[in-house]
Amino acid sequence: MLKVPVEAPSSFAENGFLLVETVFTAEEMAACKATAKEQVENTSGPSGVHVWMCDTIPSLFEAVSCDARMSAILRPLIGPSIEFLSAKPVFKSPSVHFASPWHQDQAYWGGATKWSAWIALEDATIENGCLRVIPGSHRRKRDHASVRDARGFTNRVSDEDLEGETIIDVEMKCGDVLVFHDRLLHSSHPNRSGRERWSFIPTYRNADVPDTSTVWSTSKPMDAPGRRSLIQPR
Ligand SMILES: O=C(O)CCC(=O)C(=O)O
Repeated sequence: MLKVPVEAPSSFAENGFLLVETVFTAEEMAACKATAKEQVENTSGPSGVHVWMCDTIPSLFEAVSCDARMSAILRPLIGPSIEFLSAKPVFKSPSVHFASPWHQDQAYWGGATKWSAWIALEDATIENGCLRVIPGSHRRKRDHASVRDARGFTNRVSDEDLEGETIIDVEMKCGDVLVFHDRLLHSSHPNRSGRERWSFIPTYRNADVPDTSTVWSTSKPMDAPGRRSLIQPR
């Protein structure tokens, strides 16, 4: 059974993120990466973000998003009634030599707080484009500029606006999970590895809190009965 440290809620409240190591097995992550590649590689550009809403997501990815291990991590942070909203595989092809820009997800979503989980489908390193975060930045909403170019992410906070802030590079092993608040400032390094980098990011909200966001018209209870389980439930 996955052990979530008792200090997880206070650490999350302080930092706006929580890293939990060794949540999924290498076999589970390899199966997800292979399926994600089949499903989305040819439908997105070199820096691929492909969003599945909860009612159209392939069953394997719903199983990962709503797995009992994810529930065990999220309940202490969100509460007992969690709604699964949507999820996205994110890949950086070997030709993605640009960083993903700094942003808060809430600039895209509005409404009540959401929680996302960055699940490493393979090791994520500074070389292949791991996530970067600014601890504590979830406490304040930042202004975002609207920009359209090949890097995607149309709402951005510029590097100059972040001078003096503490930035952490979040290197992760395959199967690790980083949960983060939708106001946490984050970006990711360019991929200089010559290989692909794959992650998978489900998003959730507290079902007991009204949400004015218009991004989602569907949601599913995280603990719905009869859902497909993962390849190797622990
Ligand atoms: O995985 C990445 O490289 C960045 C993803 C991200 O920032 C996002 O989806 O909000």
